[in-house]
Amino acid sequence: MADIYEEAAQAIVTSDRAAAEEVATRALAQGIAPGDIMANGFVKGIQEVGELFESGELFLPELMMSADAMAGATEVTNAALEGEAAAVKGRIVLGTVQGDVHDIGKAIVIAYLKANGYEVSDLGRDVPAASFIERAKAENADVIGMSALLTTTMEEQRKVIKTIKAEGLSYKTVVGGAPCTQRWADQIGADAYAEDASDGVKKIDALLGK
Ligand code: B1M
Repeated sequence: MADIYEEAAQAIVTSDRAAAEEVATRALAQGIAPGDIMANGFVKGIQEVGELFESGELFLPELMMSADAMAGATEVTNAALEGEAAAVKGRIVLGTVQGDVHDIGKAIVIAYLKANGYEVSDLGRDVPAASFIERAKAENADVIGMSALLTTTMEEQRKVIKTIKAEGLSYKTVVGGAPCTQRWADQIGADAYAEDASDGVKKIDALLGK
């Protein structure tokens, strides 16, 4: 098992999309759960890429190619999660906040939520605060989820929450993304912080009493 996890991580570190898709397909065929190959393999790889980028050992073009390999792996594992859902537990609108284009984690969270019985509207990335609210109203959503991967874009989450409170709206809010913490969620008045996709499902279940 450890070998296939290592292969998955290496496919991301070496920016090899074809290898990433092949390892993901093979892992699923071996009966490894989509979340396990993702968390123990591919995510480890993209984290290593992030560290290499930060330390200047790897540059933006390679980071982008690794992100593409990660997107390939995510498509394969997310497809395996489809169709697992039973009755609809609630409606969620979820997007990556304005100024931020990181959307790999968001795609995983959405796949988990759908697999666990939620209807999810994917707002995409670089989403202005007003669009979260507009879509939540249009979809009659229960929860607004906001992903932010940059310390500079986290403030956008606060903006959405402020608007919800100012307008007296009752949407529950969940924040996530690498720089977010429970402390940050408390500071901006979010109803929950989710560390990863399965925690997202748990927190939303708890908020909606499911
Ligand atoms: Co960028 N980037 N990036 N990047 N990138 C980070 C975030 C960084 C930490 C890398 C580093 O320096 N170590 C750094 C941010 C530093 C900071 O803010 N302090 C950084 C930077 C600097 C940048 C640029 C500014 C680089 C540049 O242009 N010079 C630029 C910014 C562009 C922009 O957004 N305006 C940039 C660009 C990119 C790419 C486009 C090349 C690419 C993104 C491609 C894409 O997403 N389509 C990219 C990538 C891949 C990364 C790293 C390496 C990996 C992110 C990722 O996909 N992680 C990242 C380093 C890192 O995070 N370690 C980095 C895997 C993913 C599964 O995890 O997204 O955390 P994550 O999602 C998790 C949880 O957080 C949680 O569940 C998910 C699944 O388990 N979660 C939620 C996330 N959202 C949630 C929402 C919820 C619930 C849970 O709501 C309900």
